[in-house]
Amino acid sequence: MSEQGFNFIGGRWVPGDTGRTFEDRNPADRDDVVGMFPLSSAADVDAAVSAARDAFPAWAATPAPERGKIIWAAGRLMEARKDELAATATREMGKILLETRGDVQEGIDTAYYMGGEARRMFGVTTPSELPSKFAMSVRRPLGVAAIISPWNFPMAIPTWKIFPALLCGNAVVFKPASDAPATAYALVRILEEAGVPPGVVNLVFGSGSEAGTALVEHPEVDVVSFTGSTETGRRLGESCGRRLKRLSLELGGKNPQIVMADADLDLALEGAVWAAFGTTGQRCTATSRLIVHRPVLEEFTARLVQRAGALRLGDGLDPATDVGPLVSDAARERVAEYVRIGLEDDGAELLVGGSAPSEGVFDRGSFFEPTVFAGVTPTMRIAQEEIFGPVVSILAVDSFEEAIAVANGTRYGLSSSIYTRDVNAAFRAIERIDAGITYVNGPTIGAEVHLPFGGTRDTGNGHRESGTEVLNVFSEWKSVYVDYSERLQRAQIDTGLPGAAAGGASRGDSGEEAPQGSTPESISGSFGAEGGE
Ligand code: UN1
Repeated sequence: MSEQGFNFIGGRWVPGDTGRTFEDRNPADRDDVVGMFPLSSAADVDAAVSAARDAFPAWAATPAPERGKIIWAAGRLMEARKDELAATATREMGKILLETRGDVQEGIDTAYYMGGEARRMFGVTTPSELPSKFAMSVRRPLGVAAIISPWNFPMAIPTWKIFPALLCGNAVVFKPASDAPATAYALVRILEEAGVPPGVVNLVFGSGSEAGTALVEHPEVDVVSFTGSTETGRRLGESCGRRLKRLSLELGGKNPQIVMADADLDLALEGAVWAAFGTTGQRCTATSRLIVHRPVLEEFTARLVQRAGALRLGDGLDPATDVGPLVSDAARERVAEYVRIGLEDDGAELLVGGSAPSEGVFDRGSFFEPTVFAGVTPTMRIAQEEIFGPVVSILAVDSFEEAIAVANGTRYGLSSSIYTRDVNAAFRAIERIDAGITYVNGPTIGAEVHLPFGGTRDTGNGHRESGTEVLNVFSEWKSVYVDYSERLQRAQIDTGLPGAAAGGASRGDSGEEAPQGSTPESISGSFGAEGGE
């Protein structure tokens, strides 16, 4: 069965302006067309942004707990349809059902977390420096939020972005990756059913170069949240920078797992196999560098090669499969190219995998074998660049110090991990690894939705998703001062008297007594008093 998808604009499902469409195909079987979706133009994007702009004031005025109820309702619908959603996601992007179920679960967790956050969204109340004056801060929505999501977590990542954007009172225009439109379609149908008012969430399908660019550059878009490659992120940064538009970027990774000689090797091995080959290596948190202390190098390498070679490659819908296909033939070609680059590097040794199997059922999909390189040194391209596939490099080190230096020796800083039984080494690693996430005795993947998610250096631009930190992407602060003294009080007036509190000017004409600690004689009646803000 293949589905005809539509854009969702102003609460109506509509075809694209030009009638052009694109196909969504199953990467495990390219003869299987999952659906057809509009290849949206700048005019479609403009209609979606106007619908969002029109819907924004009423949504922003809706109490946050009411907005939260709708997000919560969406979570319940996702929970009821978990199997169906997971099957759709596997069929269109390839990862195994166990993982797409996890992906949907991450969306459900985000819905309940953000639904609950609706009754918090705390600002601060804090003492004023002046008497009879109240000080607090409150969050305000930004307006129209553009959400541009990747295909590797087709449910979790859109929900990480859309739910907090909605919770904060923004209207949304969502442009999902063209390799995973069907899951996005299902998510927006759920939001509609959960009661999101017309225009508050709009969906436009299409390419990054056309629909994505039109959205990012649209003058009525106030904030852009993007997950994808560092190269695209940099371009978005330039474009948004010119317009002083807020932008949150989650970009590449080259995540290290350090294995020290005192590690529980069984555990370190389990973690490495899961984080390097789970999602066919297509997570920004995937382990792509195993930094192994030389005393355990030989044993660890041999066991990893054995485990990688035993993984069953196949259709993600088949419960017997461990590793599904890559998302597309283009992705497979890119991975194969990195294997060629690795083979040319002097000293790097391909121990297992390295090919795209093409016999039998493999002929119909974008499969690639789990691949391990050993003898890799830190400056090699396969140790520096994000491959986004089932390829892991083993780098040998002689000390903890060297392990940390190697771990920090790329331009990325998303996830990281250390396996050791030495508590001091673990804490030193937490302190010294330059990354947004560090796991101790756990793999580099599997971040939880209530902690900040994001990375340092070229992994992003300093923002975080998830946790309450994501609210800072989708809202801005207003500081509020309520002065109930019934007189003009000037902050930051320097009285010149040691120990004297900041000035509280009387009204100057009444001769009324100034509050204790103020120095009326120096400022009373003098509207142009020295100092001021
Ligand atoms: C991603 O690959 O972009 O931490 C997100 C993890 C998942 C999210 C990955 N919870 O591996």
